[in-house]
Amino acid sequence: MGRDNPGVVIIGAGMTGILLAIKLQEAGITDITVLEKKESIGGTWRENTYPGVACDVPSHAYTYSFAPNPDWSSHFPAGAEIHQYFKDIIERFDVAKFIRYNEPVTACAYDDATRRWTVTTERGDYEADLLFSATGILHQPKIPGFPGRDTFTGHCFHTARWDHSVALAGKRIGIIGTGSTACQVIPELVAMPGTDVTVFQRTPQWTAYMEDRPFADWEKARFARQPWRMQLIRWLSSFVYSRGTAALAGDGVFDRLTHRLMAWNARKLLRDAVTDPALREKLTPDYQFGCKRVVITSRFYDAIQQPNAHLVTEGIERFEPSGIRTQDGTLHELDIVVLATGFDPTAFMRPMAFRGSGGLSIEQAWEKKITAYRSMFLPGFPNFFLMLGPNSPIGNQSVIEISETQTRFALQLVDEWRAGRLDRIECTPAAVARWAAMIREKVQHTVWASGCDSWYLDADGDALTWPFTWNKWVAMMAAPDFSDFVARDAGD
Ligand code: N01
Repeated sequence: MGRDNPGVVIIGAGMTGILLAIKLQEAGITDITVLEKKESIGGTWRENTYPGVACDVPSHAYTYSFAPNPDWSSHFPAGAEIHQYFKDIIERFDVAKFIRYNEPVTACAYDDATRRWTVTTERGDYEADLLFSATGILHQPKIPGFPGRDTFTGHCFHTARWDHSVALAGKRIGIIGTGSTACQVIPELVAMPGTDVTVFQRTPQWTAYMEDRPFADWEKARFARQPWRMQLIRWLSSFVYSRGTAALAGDGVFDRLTHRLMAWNARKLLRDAVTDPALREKLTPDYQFGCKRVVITSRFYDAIQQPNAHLVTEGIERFEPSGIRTQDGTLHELDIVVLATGFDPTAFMRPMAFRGSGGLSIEQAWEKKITAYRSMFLPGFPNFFLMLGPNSPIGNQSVIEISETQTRFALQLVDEWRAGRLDRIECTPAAVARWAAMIREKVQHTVWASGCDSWYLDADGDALTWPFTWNKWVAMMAAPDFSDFVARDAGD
């Protein structure tokens, strides 16, 4: 208790929550509680168990920088293997003891008198001096309100809620969506015995090809002996993805050239992979490369050309008891419909009731715009850290790298607060307004605002993604500017 060893509550035991627990413990804080809503850790990697689920960032880059894993089976291992990595990590770094399972948080409220947070779960209340939300960006499934969906007599589920009790072999399967998730699922469904797969595509996607291959045992042994090899892959991956982000966000000559090259490469990939001109036409986006998140896949184009795969581009009119009727009047008879329709990228802490200083609700704070200073801080919510908040997704960059930069930034503020040099950790209204204006101005000059719908932008066309380069993010998150925080000394 007290500033030296404050009470910390972390909401969510996914990749970010685990990282925070490790780093806070290393900083000498022992009063840590991680509230996990489910029976297991792992966030994304627990929720997403669909066939083909994998990470599209190379495994040696999708690891904590301080915990490389020479045993990855391949460059793009399956979700279960990534889940296991995090299960091993909580034991190895001795943070399993902090986690309380099956405790979904229903409310958080800041008490101005005690200067503490009360975090309520279905089992009771927890008190905290410092509160971290580590609930992930893409967590709440987006389920479009298709007319007649309830009348469908087959099975229908979202990719993040995969129903493993439903047998797939021999079935007529419809899948809605052609994003990153769908492009992982579709090849698996098409390869299953006796399936007939209908893909409902609203918008074609640009893709980038990355071949996977298993690591041989001798390679794994070499990774263990020579960890610099893992670091090299990590560095190369980060470099390639950051160059990609710069090409979409930057306006230098080299950035524009890189963008052209990437776009040319994507067109060539499609041209070489898809032989039927009519199908190719349907798969060709009419927006710039990178406007939507580029789908990393080595299998989608091949899968969609199999005889048991059908691409439907007519819009969905409604569900009917036996299938989906499209706007051209065709009824597609189906046994199973998979919704690969993505996630609500703005749900953050919701649906919990979240109240800061003076009873300010998160709905009031975000009434006009969902934004957060440096993607983490909100005026009126002292000693609260929103991990992976608005503007934290950065192109195809490893989200672990992003969380690590945020964690380092947060810990600098926590150190200042523990030393008594900050009365509380809360940004000024001016800081968040300046931040939002900077984001709004910049995104207009990026590929993301070049004319497509994506989860990277909100309904007003403002960025939910980071509209600058990775290097700018790293620089921005290197050290806090204390003038953007209230109460540099005790008392405002
Ligand atoms: O979701 P998406 P996702 N009618 O939003 C379509 C990460 N990820 O789950 O483009 C018809 O990208 C929608 O169509 P349109 C990654 O960051 C990572 O695939 O909006 N269709 C689109 O095709 C990714 O960006 C990995 O016109 C509708 C699809 O559904 C993010 O998750 C793996 C519709 C949704 O695509 C989200 O990817 C998988 C409607 N009403 C995902 N509504 C890794 O490997 C939506 N769609 C790390």
